[in-house]
Amino acid sequence: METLNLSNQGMHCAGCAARVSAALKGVVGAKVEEVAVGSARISFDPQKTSAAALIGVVDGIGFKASVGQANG
Ligand SMILES: [Cu+2]
Repeated sequence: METLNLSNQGMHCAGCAARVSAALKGVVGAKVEEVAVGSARISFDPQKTSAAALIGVVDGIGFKASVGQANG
């Protein structure tokens, strides 16, 4: 498993975090470790999915994800 830290622009509240979490949980091979307002940490099996795919899922529900820590 690999770990991906995402910084997610456009998240403002727990409802946003819940939407991001739900979307990422739908990705085969991904395990959501933590979702907070503005960031997410996901473990994933690189045989089944990729960082680019996970970023695409977050972007697909209306946020803007990029690799890195929220405060980094
Ligand atoms: Cu919100």
